[in-house]
Amino acid sequence: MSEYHRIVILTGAGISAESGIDTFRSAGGLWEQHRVEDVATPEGFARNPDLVLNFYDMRRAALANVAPNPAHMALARLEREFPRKPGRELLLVTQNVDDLHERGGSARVLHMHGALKSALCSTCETRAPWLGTMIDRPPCPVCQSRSLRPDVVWFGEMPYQMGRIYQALETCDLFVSIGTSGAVYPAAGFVQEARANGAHTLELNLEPSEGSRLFHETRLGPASVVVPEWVEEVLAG
Ligand code: BJW
Repeated sequence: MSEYHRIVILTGAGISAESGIDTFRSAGGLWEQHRVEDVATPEGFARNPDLVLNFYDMRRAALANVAPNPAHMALARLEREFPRKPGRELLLVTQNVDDLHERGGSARVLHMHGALKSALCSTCETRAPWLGTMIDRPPCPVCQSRSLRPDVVWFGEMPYQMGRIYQALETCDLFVSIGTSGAVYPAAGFVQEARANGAHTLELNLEPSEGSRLFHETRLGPASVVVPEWVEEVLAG
């Protein structure tokens, strides 16, 4: 394997599937259980806030029953060991709102679609760590208004830290996409952005994603197997 210096990794729901968190688009996944327009759009939230708050309260509570798997842990090891040689940088971007990367040991995770354990006040725009429920309309810790919402990015909203992500995609020499279907933009376009800037692009997925043909290389298999194997290769290279 060539030696890379600047790696950008994008993860999706597939990396947490073996930990027991449902993906969105697989058979029996979240979008078969709920209409996406109802639970993952600002319009759905305005129409039926109780439904949406309950959906996220349940998913936040369910985090207590899951644990990181070997794929999360391997990426944490990569974050620790890869930058030890001078000139090397790594950015881990996740679309996931769970906290399994952090619990697996990753210290610097960019959550582009937000986080379940964070609340956003619709009145004063404060973001605050949040472990409890929101269905009971708790007050905002700063302005006291009872207008908290989950700090997650719904369809039609701008994902977080896009400037930082595109900057890293412009200069990376390796882009790796793990366990994401490539169905949701702007994340689905990162591979083309990185490729246009000269990076090698690698997909790790259980099955080919919608955008598989856009990658130089695809390795198929469960994340808990293919991610640790790939990390081993990078660190040995
Ligand atoms: C395994 C595995 C195992 C399983 N091992 N792998 C028309 C064209 C283009 C774009 C648009 C369009 N119309 C509208 C848009 C924009 C829209 C969009 O993309 N819509 C699409 C439906 C087309 N996007 C937006 O609105 C975004 N904002 C935006 O675009 O702002 C404007 C902008 C402009 C310019 C620059 C920047 C911005 C916002 C998108 C927000 C998405 N939000 C959600 C919900 C977050 C909160 C929550 O969790 O509830 O994010 S939707 C949902 O999808 C969630 C996920 O992060 C996201 C991606 O899903 P993911 O992770 O890929 O999961 P799955 O289930 O799809 O796939 C799982 C994969 O795992 C599969 O491939 C399996 O094979 C694999 N797998 N087991 C390895 N063991």
